[in-house]
Amino acid sequence: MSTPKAFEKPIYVTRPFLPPLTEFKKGLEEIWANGWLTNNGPIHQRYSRELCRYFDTENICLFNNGTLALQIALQGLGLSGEVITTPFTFVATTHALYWNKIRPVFCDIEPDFYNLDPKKVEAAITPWTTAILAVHTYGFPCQVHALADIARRHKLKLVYDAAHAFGVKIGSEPIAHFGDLSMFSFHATKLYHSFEGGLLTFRDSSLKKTFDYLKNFGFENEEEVVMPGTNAKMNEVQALMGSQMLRYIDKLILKRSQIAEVYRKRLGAVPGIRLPVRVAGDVRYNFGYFCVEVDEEAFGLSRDALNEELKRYNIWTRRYFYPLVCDYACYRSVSITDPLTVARRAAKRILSLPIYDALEVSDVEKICDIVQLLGSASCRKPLKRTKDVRMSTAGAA
Ligand code: T4K
Repeated sequence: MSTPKAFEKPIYVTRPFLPPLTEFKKGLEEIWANGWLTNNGPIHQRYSRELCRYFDTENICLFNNGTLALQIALQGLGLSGEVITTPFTFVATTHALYWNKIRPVFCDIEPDFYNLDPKKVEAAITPWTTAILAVHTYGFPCQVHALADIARRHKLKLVYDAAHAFGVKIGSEPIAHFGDLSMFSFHATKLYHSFEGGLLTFRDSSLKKTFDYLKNFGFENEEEVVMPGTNAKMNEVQALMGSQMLRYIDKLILKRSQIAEVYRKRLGAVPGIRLPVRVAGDVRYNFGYFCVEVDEEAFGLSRDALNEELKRYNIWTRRYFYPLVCDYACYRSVSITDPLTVARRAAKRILSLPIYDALEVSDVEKICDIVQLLGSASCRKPLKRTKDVRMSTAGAA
């Protein structure tokens, strides 16, 4: 195989889909005509109804981002003490606990889908445990029935960080129907976005009022503030984007599924590259991420070395999720009893490859060629890094 040239333009781990500008401008004209920009405006109200239909529930609440949505969710549920959670996630999952003065109990994950291992969860329960905060990592559904059973037997709340899981279903059930509550992130880097945004879906309809108070300063009316809320409202431009994105979500998932198949076909036989495990037949997956594990010995390069080498080709893969949250300076003092063997191994090996609707199949083929080539020791050269043009430096990867 001849050495492929570097991509002229950077290939990022993701690029947001944007609806046609003419369509969005039309929506903006509506906002201009309304003169209503935020605070439960008409587009926000319409979008809420659309999401209720999408998720087949009346119990939803929109937010300006997923992190505040989760933080408010835990507050509204009245959680305290200890919550069992995963260290293999974006740091916002744990931050939401921190801001509620809840102690995270980091528990190991299972090796196929990187989600909380129910057996380990049960072993981590103490008299102080009030909830399980699980993440549907990369949109792979957790073992929802096993977790529900544990939560029921131990009288714990079951909360899902479903930041990655928009559009996922188990059978005919939207993923939002499992557990007491789910949080979806609509950040620009997600398959489905509203520039930034977040959504809570929940079982107990009486929570709606509390969440509405908490995201709007606690206002009951002009004269009454019933609780010390914050400002976490979604504005009209965000709601407009979210609403328009709903028209495209199925097409976006289909396009990504095709990209995933190309990766599978082309990388399946590369020694040392472990493809994501296929989800069960009854799961409708969203292909939000395509993460492979790199086995250094068999591949010839470590995951970190591959991540660096790819930059020479202008390919900006990411290490979602490395380091583990418990290894960040601000959480190192949290005591951990579980050795987190599976999570540590995953954090060391996982690499998120580019996947987004605008990625051409020929580009995916080329990425695969480059990965394959890098795996053969002969092509390694001293590293000359190009400039990382990430827009944000926050986070794990
Ligand atoms: N729970 C979980 C499990 C999560 O994964 C997240 C967020 C949350 C909770 C919190 O939800 P939010 O509060 O964010 O709604 C990104 C995102 O910022 C973050 O939302 C996401 N998880 C996390 C997994 O990834 P970074 O630091 O990797 O983002 P950034 O800015 O480096 O972007 C990655 C790549 O995406 C860039 O190299 C290029 C591309 N990009 C990015 C942006 C922002 C674009 O092409 N356009 C853009 O506008 O954290």
